Amino acid sequence: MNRTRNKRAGLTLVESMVSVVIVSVMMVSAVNTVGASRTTMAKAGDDGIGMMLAQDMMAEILQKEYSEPVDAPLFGREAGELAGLRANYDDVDDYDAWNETPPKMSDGTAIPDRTGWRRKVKIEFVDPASPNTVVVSDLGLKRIVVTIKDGANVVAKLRSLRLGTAVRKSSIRSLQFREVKSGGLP
Ligand SMILES: [Ca+2]
Ligand SMILES: [Ca+2]
Repeated sequence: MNRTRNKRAGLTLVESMVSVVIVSVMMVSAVNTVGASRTTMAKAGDDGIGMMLAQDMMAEILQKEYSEPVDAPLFGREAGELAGLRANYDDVDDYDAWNETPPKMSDGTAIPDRTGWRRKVKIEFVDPASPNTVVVSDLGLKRIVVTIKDGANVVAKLRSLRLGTAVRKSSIRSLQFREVKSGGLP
């Protein structure tokens, strides 16, 4: 009788130990799942913020004139348009080579919580007959690329085409503001 009782007690102890192991494994699994879920949510949040920062800059650039409206036009900033201060930029190519970290509003105020992030702009002349082809002289079409990076990682990238007046009157009017995007681009 006592042997049976001891045997039962021994089995109960083993069962308890197995239960503890199973519960531990389940807890580790649950913690990992929560961790992965938070990482996914944080990534989705960063992607959204990145795209918003790209769209904000793109919208600002697209509101500007195709060419310098006051001074003799230059590719890049004209006299008095200072690097790092875009409040007085008035044409699309004034933004060429823009490179800021962290991203800032047009008045120069840093956008909070984006330490380590970078916003860059590249402007190029492209061929109206072949918008993927970069050309050295102005044929009436500019390509704007806005890139948002978190460290070395590209979070978002936007491309748009801006037509000059001469081309806008031609048959390729529909090319205006073509936008390509996405997070996680190389
Ligand atoms: Ca200008
Ligand atoms: Ca300019």
